[in-house]
Amino acid sequence: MEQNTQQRLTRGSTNLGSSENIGLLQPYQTVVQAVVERLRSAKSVLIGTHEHPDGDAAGSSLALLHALRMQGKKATAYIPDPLPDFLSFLPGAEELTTVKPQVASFDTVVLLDYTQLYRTHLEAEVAVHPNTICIDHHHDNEGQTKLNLIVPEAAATAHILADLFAGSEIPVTADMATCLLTGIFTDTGSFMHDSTSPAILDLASELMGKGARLSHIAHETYQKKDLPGLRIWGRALSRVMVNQTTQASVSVITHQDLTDCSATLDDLSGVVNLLNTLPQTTYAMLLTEYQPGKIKGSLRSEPHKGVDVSKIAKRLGGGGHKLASGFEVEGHIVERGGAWRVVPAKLA
Ligand SMILES: [Mn+2]
Repeated sequence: MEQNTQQRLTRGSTNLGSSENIGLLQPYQTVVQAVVERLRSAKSVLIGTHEHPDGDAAGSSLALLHALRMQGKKATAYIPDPLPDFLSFLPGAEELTTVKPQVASFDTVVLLDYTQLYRTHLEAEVAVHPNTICIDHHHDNEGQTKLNLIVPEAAATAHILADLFAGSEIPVTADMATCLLTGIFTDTGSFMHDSTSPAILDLASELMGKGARLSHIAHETYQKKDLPGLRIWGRALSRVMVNQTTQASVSVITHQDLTDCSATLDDLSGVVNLLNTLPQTTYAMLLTEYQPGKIKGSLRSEPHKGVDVSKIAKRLGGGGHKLASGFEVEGHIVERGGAWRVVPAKLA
């Protein structure tokens, strides 16, 4: 223990990045202490996150799962939808379960990165559980659990966890470092989004020092496409249009497109970022009918465009960040008279 403290002090005093990182949670010390205490006394922990889990949801869940198990606790990580193939390289990925657990049998529930409670598929169970914790970086998370650690300044939920581990002397193994760096890497758009601060690069460097391989993470998450992936990207890119009223670049993928290309929603991850590269547009939107009658919308913008896409997402029942948000609506995507529209499910 003594040695740990000393290492931490040394690190803090010689590495500006680390002290900045620890500073991330400074304004949240009261709730941080409560969360650390709760986790310390927990014997069995259920970790939950959002539907259609992404790199941050899965990476954060696994990093926390590894940390809790290392401390001899019983821990289960539940994901409401299967893990996308491109995240199967995460150490411990096979531990993530899509089988809904008996929530009441855990003494503590930690929900990560989820923005809105319904997206965890645990809404009813969490409402009646006595010990629930939220750890999230989405500014519009309404904080409906017992302990809410919501840090909008963080680049990813994995960023908050990394600082929480550092601050409570939980050692970060190479596997945990890989999981955390994957969350940070994917949520910062490969260190290209506005959230890429000097502090986050310092933290990334620290995680690499603990054994995370950035090139491997980059390869697995972004540089690997299979045939269904390339085909579905082709369809989305071939349909890109600029809305004359909003100056938004928009594209659509129908359920038939996914079937034709043998592709899934996960294969489209990243398309909306490419749509957002079109100059003179205000924001980018990709609409995907991922199941008949269910449409997922992804929104992106850039700082200089001056559009807060989380407001658009909120109007449509979703949420997220100013520059990256999403929503879900019911309906079908159809082509009528040369134009793409969303029509109510029963009218298609
Ligand atoms: Mn996130």
